[in-house]
Amino acid sequence: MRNEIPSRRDLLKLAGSAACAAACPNPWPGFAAQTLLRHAATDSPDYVLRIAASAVEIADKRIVSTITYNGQFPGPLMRFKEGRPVAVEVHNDTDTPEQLHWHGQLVSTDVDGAAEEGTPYIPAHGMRRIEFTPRPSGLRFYHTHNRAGADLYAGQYTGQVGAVYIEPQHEPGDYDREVFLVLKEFEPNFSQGGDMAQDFLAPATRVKELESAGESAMKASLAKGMPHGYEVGYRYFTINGRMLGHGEPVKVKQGERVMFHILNGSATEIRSLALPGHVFKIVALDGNPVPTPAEVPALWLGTAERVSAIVEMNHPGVWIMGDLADDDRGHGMGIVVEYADHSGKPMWAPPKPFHWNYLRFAKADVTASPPDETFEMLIAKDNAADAGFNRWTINGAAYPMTEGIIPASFHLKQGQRYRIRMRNASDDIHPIHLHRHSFELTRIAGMPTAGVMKDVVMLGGYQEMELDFTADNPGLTLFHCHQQVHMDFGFMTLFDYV
Ligand SMILES: [Cu+2]
Repeated sequence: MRNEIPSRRDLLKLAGSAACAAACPNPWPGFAAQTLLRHAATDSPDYVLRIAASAVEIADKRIVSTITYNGQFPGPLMRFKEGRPVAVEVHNDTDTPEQLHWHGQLVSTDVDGAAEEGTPYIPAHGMRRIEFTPRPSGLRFYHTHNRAGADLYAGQYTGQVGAVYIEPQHEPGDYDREVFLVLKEFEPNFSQGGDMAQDFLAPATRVKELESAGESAMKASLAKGMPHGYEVGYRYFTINGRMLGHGEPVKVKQGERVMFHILNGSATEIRSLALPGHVFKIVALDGNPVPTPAEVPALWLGTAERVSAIVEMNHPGVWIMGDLADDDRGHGMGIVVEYADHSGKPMWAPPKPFHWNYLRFAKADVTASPPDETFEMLIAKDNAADAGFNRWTINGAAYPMTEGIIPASFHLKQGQRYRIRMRNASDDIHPIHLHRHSFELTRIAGMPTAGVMKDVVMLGGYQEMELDFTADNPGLTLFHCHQQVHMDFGFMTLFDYV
């Protein structure tokens, strides 16, 4: 029965067994059971992925045409065990060479899936077998790392997104079931409206100097008769590939503790999520356990961010778990949560006004240890400068769009600890991502902090932030904004080890 969500215990029993391929339970409400191809022999791949154009039915009789993994959206959930080597075969049935990025994992440049680091492409109509040791544990994901540029049928505008769960050596397991949710929009289009101001981040302190630099650059550009640079909007919004009301509900029982593993698989959007009458106890950000788990009434996730949160099911009814933006929720960004023995029309109610603050999950009263070296990065927007697209620069340089590897801008010595001090001279929020390393948040909008480990973080408009990381994974290392239309137009840089 597809409607029966298995308990976590059942899942663990079945996971990895030979029966799993045929009878593995479906922890993903809203779409058909996964095709898991697992084999015991070491020379057989643990998973096989096939990149191909396919149709995805996001609502009854509403079908979008995109590129997926294994003909489904999201791609199959891959479960790995921390430290146990795996092999994955990736077949590319498209005409375009592809990159598959293992987001949030501490892998080598040969595996990571970024052409800028030298990872070989998965050839068009070819195959690449990838072997690596999954780490660290927690919620990771995989997605294409191709540049899309002006092509809205490429890169992460497509359906090439799937979740990875790396089981830790010791799982605390203080919940009854787990549910994976992938948030994703379909049918993108370009618009040239102004930027939508978003003020959900705390602390809200803006830096005057950055603000006047950004505002005067924008004013000068508009005075020259330039339009606003292109932004991307979407027609359809989905969770686990189904629009609100068109997927299978998350079925729960009163008193259960449900672990939600939530992934923002969007190419460009920041997402929010609330469940009326319930709170989320956040236990991990980007898969990494937080020093101070805390309860929040709503979640905010920048592009590529993940949240793992436990919800106690103590408010029976039929509810909409959905985006706070009425328009986006109205166009599908939500999923129904249905208690046993309850039926009727799903209800929505907005949470009280709430600001998202990474600081609340930090270690109390601890300051981060000083770095060996600090890198300064000034981020700026050159409005509509590149054929109508905004060009993004780090310290005045836009990452070139040439093929092949370019010289790195920042140099690392193995074992040293580095601090990246980012100053954002634009009013956009940027989900900043570092490849192949985890970083620690050490200062947000002037407030010192420690202990929160992430691989993507939202840098607020006209704000400053500091991230520390240890150079412990040699090789070229890409750093970029995860917003596709920002990274594709300059917002990237490379670190190398010397
Ligand atoms: Cu950005």
